[in-house]
This record gives sequence, structure tokens and C-alpha cells, in this order.
Amino acid sequence: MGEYNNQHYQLDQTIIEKRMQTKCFAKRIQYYSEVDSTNRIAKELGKVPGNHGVLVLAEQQNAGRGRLGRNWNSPSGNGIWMTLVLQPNLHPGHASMLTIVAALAVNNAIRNITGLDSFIKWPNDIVVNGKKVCGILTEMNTINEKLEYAIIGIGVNVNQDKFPEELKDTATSILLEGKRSIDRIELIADIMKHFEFYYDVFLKTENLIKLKDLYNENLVNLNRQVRILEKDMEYAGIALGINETGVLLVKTVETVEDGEITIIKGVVSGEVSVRGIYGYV
Ligand code: BT5
Repeated sequence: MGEYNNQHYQLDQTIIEKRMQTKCFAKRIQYYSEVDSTNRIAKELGKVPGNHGVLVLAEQQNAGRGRLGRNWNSPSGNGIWMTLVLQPNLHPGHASMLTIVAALAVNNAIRNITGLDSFIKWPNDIVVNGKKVCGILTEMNTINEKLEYAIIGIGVNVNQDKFPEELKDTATSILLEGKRSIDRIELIADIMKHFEFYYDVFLKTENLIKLKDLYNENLVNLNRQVRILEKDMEYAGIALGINETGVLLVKTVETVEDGEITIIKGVVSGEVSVRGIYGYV
């Protein structure tokens, strides 16, 4: 019976491959005990035809990356640091929606495996109790306007019991929130199962028409006041959820000569962050 501590169990490539309940995603895993960034490796694999569905997984990253060149803290033994290689027949302009599809999958898997009330923070974070438990980084390459690959990097804080000083106010782990350590392999398998399912739904229309309601139900800021931080400007509004292209709709009030008008703005992911009025969420 007794609860065992998975922190001491290494991720093992063949064991994980066997535990996948998917048709294609992560049926082949490329495992590293230490790597600079699984996204970097995945890009190499993405250039080689036939690697659709390969998962790059690392026990530790020494140069894990977030968006806009930010760092991603990826210590050994406690996290899930992985990148899925996709080579879909997809319009390059539609590939950024894969982040939304992945976020939906990770959020559902975390809820399913841990019972925690996790939420999606548009576009690429999963949060529990207002702190970030997962970040997603999608990157892609095109050749002659055709998508060569899209790679989806997923970092989940699983069994960390503490974070470095600069992260401790905004980052958390499943262990810290759920008060028990969990089997990382079970969570990886469930993320892949959900991801493959939602991905198939997404590919049929190349938009989020069938997924957006579910996504919005799980959106942490839904109908709440948010601040949108763009490169050179910041504004506030109410987050109304995403539309079928993954754009976040925000209701803002603008002052005009003879009063105020309400405008619905579409926020496109990229160089933009969403914050709560008082903090991270
Ligand atoms: C992200 O960027 O959230 C995308 C993170 C993607 C990480 C995965 S791990 C596997 C794959 N390989 C990689 O090299 N990357 C992917 P962004 O929204 O820019 O958030 C980055 C910010 O999150 C940093 O500036 C920190 O403030 C914070 N942060 C860094 N490490 C964190 C962690 N482990 N947990 C929570 N927050 C973290």
C-alpha cells in the first residue's frame, strides 16, 4: 500500500513507450539524462522526415527556454521536460493554435491524474492556486511557405518541493499543491493521450471551433479583469475567452470625445503577456 516517492525513479525510455495509450504520439521517445533544451533537439528531429510523433524527453535541461529567450528552470529528478515533434499537413498560419490544443491537454491530464483544480492561463501556462505549474513553448519552421515541423515543448513542475528565490512567488509544483508526489510517467502518458485526441479534433477543421468552449471553461481569467502587456503598451479589460482562431477576446472601454465606448479587442499570442489586475493571475 504505502505511498512511494517517485522522485527517486528515473524516467526510462522503454518503460514509458510501453505505457503510452496513443496511436502515434510518443510511441517513440528520445530520452536524455541531461540536455540543453528538448526544443533544440526536437527541431533537429523535425527536419528529418518520418519523425512525426517522436517525443524528446529529458531528466534535466541546462538551458531550458521559455518564450522570448527567457529561461525555463528545469532541475533534475522532479519535472517533466519534453517536446513533441509534429510534421503535420497544416497551414503554417494555423500552427500557433497547437499551443492552445496542448494547454487543453495538459490541463485535463493534470486534473485527471492529480485531482487538482488546475486552470489555463492564456495562451501557454497552466496554473494551480494562482501559480504556474506548466509552461508551453511551440516553435515551427517553414520551407517554401509549407510547414516543415512544429514542435511543442511542455514543462511541468511535478515533484519539486521548492523553487529558486526569483520564482517562488509565481511558480509551484503538483507536489506543493497536492501534498503528494506523483508518477511522472503516468502524467506524461495522460498528457499524450489527451493531446493526440484534441489534436485530431483540431486537424479536421484547422481551427478551435470544437475545442474553444472547453478551453474557455478552464480559463483562469474568464470574465475577470486582466492587464494586457504588449511590447510598448499596456491596457486593461475583461477577458471574454478565445475565439475559434485562438485569439483572446478582451472587452475594453475607451474614452472618446463625448464619452466612452466599449470595444472588443482581439489579443494575438506572441509578444504579449496577460496578468491579473494585482499580480500574475
Ligand atoms: C514558457 O515561457 O512558459 C514556456 C516554457 C516551456 C518549457 C519547456 S520544458 C521542455 C521544452 N524545452 C525547452 O527548452 N522549453 C520547453 P514563458 O511564458 O516565457 O515563461 C517563462 C517564465 O516563466 C520565466 O521568465 C520565469 O519567470 C518563469 N519560469 C521559469 N522556469 C519556471 C518553472 N520551472 N516553473 C514556473 N515558472 C518558471
